[in-house]
Amino acid sequence: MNGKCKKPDRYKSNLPSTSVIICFHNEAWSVLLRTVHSVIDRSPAHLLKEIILVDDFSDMPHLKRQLEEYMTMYPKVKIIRAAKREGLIRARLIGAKHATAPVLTYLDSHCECTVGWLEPLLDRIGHDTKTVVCPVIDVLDDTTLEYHWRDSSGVNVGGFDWNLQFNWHALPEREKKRHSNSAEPVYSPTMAGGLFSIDKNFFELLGTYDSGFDIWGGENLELSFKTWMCGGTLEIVPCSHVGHIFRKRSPYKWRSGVNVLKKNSIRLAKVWMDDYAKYYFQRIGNEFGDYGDISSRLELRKRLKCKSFKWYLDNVYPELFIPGESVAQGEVRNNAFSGRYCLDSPARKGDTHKAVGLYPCHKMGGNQYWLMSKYGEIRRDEMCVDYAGSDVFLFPCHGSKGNQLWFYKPEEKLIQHGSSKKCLAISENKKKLQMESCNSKVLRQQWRFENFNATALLVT
Ligand code: UD2
Ligand code: MN
Repeated sequence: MNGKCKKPDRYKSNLPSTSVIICFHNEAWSVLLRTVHSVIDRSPAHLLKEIILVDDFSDMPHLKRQLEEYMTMYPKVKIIRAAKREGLIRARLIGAKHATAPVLTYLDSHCECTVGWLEPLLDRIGHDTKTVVCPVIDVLDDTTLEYHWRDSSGVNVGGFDWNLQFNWHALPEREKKRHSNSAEPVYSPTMAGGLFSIDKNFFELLGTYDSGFDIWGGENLELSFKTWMCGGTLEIVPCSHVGHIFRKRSPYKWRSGVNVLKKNSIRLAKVWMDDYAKYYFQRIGNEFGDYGDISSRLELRKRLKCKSFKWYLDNVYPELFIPGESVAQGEVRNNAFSGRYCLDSPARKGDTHKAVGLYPCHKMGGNQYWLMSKYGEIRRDEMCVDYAGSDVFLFPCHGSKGNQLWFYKPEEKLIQHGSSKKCLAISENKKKLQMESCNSKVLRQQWRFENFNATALLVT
């Protein structure tokens, strides 16, 4: 552990106590018990008021009588059962309703809390009830179940992209400068969602979660945005470590037919993101479907007099790339072959070295949604089209031009690469992209960017 975390006078003496709320849906026996025991064993008894297990309508037999009988040995543990499948968001709200301590601490049902995890979290809330705090989330290996401790000197903070997907990024310079040592809590624009402590009254003041959110997803950004926009702060506390099993795929059944995550994200964007919501909507082809009634959430925001999303971006997350500051947004269509083909890449953030390819243009955004930045990058959020001499790839944006610099003149329609001076083309068999000596007469080298605005370009 970071030595600075151990200093005995580091924390307040009269910390508030907490109710730990753990929701589960069909969790494995050993994994759930590991979570509960780590909380009981590694939390100071006077700070742990109770552990509330919310069973979100599981059907595994070990989670019924067996669990109840086992937990009678631990009087602090209460089991509450949902009468139908609620999804994790409403299950968390059920847990909150039963909680009696001033602070709520949420954990996923496959965690391990480490020694000293709780005090540094409660300490922050003890100083300011509007501070929402997250531990550092370490990895519990999903096959060996081993705990991989991660040194908190290189702590990451939470962000998001315009698909409204949560992501991690390195601590920004401006935030590093605010601190004298690596044990100090750092501001984070967003939280991962599962593991955090919040003052119960503050959570209620913020309108808890949007209960129109279903099953899973989006609730973490909702709570993050409104914490910052409505007067609070969100921090990651390097002295607090909790391990979590990151699973490769979702182990439980989703209600088929509706895209739950998309519905949640639309509600989130419509209520909290003002004009910036449009960047998400473009990604989903402006198809909304039925996202329910959001009027009470809009009223909540008004009642709390929360700040604008622009304020949030300017002050809390200035690193985020804003699509509106780009020169083009949308598809990139080739002129050859009757204009049927578009630049297409299934790569997501973190997939390094995914080739950029071609696909019939579909006008649904997604893998064909590109942005040209005013610095001449062709971006998909934090990924950039990159050419290093062989194939054309998507690579994390580095901001240093070089292999990620592209020139486009709408008159010529050529996409010319900055360092090699070659031009992007479709191969003659229309199977792949290739780089060729520029010739503006070759249709295969002619491209059209959607919504291109040359005046915004800072490179020519
Ligand atoms: C992350 C969060 C998770 C939640 C989620 C959705 C972390 C480490 N994890 O994904 O807490 O915020 O993002 O945004 O930050 N569960 C139910 N009912 C359901 C589905 C899930 O009770 O219908 C429980 C589940 O047993 C687990 C918790 O909710 O304890 C979170 O689900 P997850 O572990 O599948 O989410 P995760 O970690 O992939
Ligand atoms: Mn989880």
